[in-house]
Amino acid sequence: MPIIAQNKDLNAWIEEMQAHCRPDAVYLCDGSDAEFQRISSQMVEAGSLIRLNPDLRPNSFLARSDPADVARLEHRTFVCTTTKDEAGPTNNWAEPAAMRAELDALFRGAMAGRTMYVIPFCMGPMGSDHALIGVQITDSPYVVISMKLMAQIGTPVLDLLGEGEFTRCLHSVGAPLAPGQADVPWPCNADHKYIVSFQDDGSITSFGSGYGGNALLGKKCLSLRTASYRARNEGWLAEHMLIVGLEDPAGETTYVAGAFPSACGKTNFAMMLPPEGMEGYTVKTIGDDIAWIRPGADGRLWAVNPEDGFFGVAPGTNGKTNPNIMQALTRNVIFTNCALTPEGDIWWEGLTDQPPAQLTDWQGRDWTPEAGRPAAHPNARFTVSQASAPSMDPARADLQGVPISAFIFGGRLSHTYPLVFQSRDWTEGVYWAATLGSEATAAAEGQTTRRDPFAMLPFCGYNMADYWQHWLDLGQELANPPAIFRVNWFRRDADRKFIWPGFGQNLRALKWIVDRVKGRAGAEEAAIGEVPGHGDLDWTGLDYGRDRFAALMALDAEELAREIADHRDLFAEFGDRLPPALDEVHRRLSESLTPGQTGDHTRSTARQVAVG
Ligand code: OXD
Ligand code: MN
Repeated sequence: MPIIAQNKDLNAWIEEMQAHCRPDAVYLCDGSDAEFQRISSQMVEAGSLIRLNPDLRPNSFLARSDPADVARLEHRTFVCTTTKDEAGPTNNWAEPAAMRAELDALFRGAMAGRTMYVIPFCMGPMGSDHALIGVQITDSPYVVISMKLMAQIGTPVLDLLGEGEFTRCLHSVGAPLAPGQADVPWPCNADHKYIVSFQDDGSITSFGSGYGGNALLGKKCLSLRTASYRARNEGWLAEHMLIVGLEDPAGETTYVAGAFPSACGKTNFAMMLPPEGMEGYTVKTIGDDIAWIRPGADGRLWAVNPEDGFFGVAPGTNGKTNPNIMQALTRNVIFTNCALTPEGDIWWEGLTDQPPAQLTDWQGRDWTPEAGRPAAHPNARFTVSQASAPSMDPARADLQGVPISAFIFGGRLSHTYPLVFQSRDWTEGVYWAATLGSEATAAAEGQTTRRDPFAMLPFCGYNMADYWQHWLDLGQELANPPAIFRVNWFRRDADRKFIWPGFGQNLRALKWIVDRVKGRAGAEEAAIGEVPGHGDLDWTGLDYGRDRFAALMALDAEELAREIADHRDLFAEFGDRLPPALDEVHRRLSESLTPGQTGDHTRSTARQVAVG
C-alpha cells in the first residue's frame, strides 16, 4: 500500500478500490501547482493534451475528447433512491443493490495499466459550515488537472477533513490497458456509460465518460444531485443558480440568485458589465452555476457558491458578450474541444467576427471557413479558476455566504412572457419557477416549451414534486424570504427579431428587481404578478421608446391562458404528489385568465411601490 492519508475510512476505501480496480499505481494528489505542471506535462508527452503557444496563452492546454464523449449524458444518469417514487418521474431510477452489482462488475480491473488518482476536494469555502468534503478516485489525469481549477483540492483538504466524513466519488474512464497496449488520447468506454447518485449512502459512481459533469464529480453530481437530496433532509437548498451582487453608486451591494435553463447566458449575466449610462453600477460575481442556500438566524437566506472554477461553454463567448470571462481566459486554462489556430492558440465560433482562414478543428482535422461544419464543438468548454475573473466579489470567500434578497428565474421564450415581473408571494413564485422552461422548436407543432422546473430537471436528486414542496415549506419558515421574479430576455417581434437588446442591458431589469426589494421602484398589478411600467425602469443612456416597451411587456390573455393550461401536463406527471398549493395557484390563474369569463384581468392599472 503506497500512500497514505490519516483518515481511516479513506485509507480503507483506497485499499478496497485498489484491490478491485487493479491500477498499476496509486497516487494521492497534494493539489500543488507543481503537481499540476507535472501531470499536464506528462499528458502533453502522452499526446492527450496540446500545450498552447505560451506567448499567446501561457500555461494553457487543449484537450480533444473522443467524438462520442462530448456532453453530459442525461439518459445514462441514474438516481438510486430506495424506491422509484422517491426519484420521481423526471429521473432515471435504478434499484440501488442491482446498480451496485452492475457497477462492481464494470469496475473490476477497470484501471489496469493506469494510475489511480485520489483527489480530496472541498466544495464551498474551506472551513465554512456550508462546505462539503469529497474524495474522488479516478483514473483520469484530465479530471485531476480540471479539479485543481474547479475546487480546493489536495493536502489542505485532507488536513481539514481529519477523521471526518467525506463523500465517496468513484470514477473510471472504463478503458483498462492490457500489458503493452498503447493508450489513446481520450480513453472512454464506447459501450457502457453510467453516472450514478446513490442517495442511500450519499456516494457517487461514474463509469465510461471523461467529460465535464459526467467526470468532475464535485460539480453536478455532488453539488446538485447529492446535495439537493441532503438539503431537503437538512432544511436547506442546493440550486442550479448563479449568485451576483449589484453594487449601486452609493456602494451598497444587494445579492440575488438566479436559475436559468442552459443556453440563456447564465455565465454572461453573472459577470455583465453595466451598459452606457449605468457606469455607476457594478455586477459582482459570486458564482455562475451552483448555489447552496441556507436559512440564517436573521430569517434571511444566505448563499455560497460551492465551486472554485468555471466550466463554461466556449462558442458565442467573446469580448462583447462577456469581457470579464475573456480576461480570465488569457492564461492558466484547460480548453476542451475548441479549434486550434496555426499559431497555437484556440478559436471557437463567435470568438471573432471573421473566422481565421485556416484552423485545425476539434477533431484534429484541417478546417477552412468553407468546410461546412463548425470548427469547435458546440459544447466546447473552458475550465478556469474563478480567481482569474476580474468581476469576482471577495465576499465569495465569506464563510456564512451572502444574503439573498431576490430569486430570479428565466427561460428562453420568444412569446408570452414579459421582460420581468414579480410574483405576488412566495407560493406564486414557486409556481413560476416550477413551470420554467425554454422554447424548443419541434418542426411539426411549431414552438413548444421544454419545461425545466427551477432549471433543475437534470439535477434534482429526488422527486421533483417533493422538491417543490420543500421550497414551499422553507418559504413558510423564513421571516424575511427573498422576493421572486421571472425574467425573459428573449421575446421576439412579428419579424422574429429580439425586442430586447439583452447582455449588459439586462442590468436595467436587475436594477428594477433590486429597487423593488428595497421598496424604491413602482409596479403595476397584472394577472401574473407585478410588472414595471415604462417609467419604473432606469433608461439612462438608452433610448427605448414606450411602444417598444409595450411590445416587450405585452400580456396577451389568450397566450397566457394557453401557457397556464400547458402547465397542467407538467403537473399531471406527478399525480397526487403535486403540492396542493401549486394546484391552487394553477386554478386561480386559469380562472383569472379565461377570456370573457372574468373580463380582461391580464393588466390593471393599480400602482404600488412598496413590497409586502
Ligand atoms: C452546465 C450545465 O454545464 O448546466 O453547467 O449543463
Ligand atoms: Mn449548469
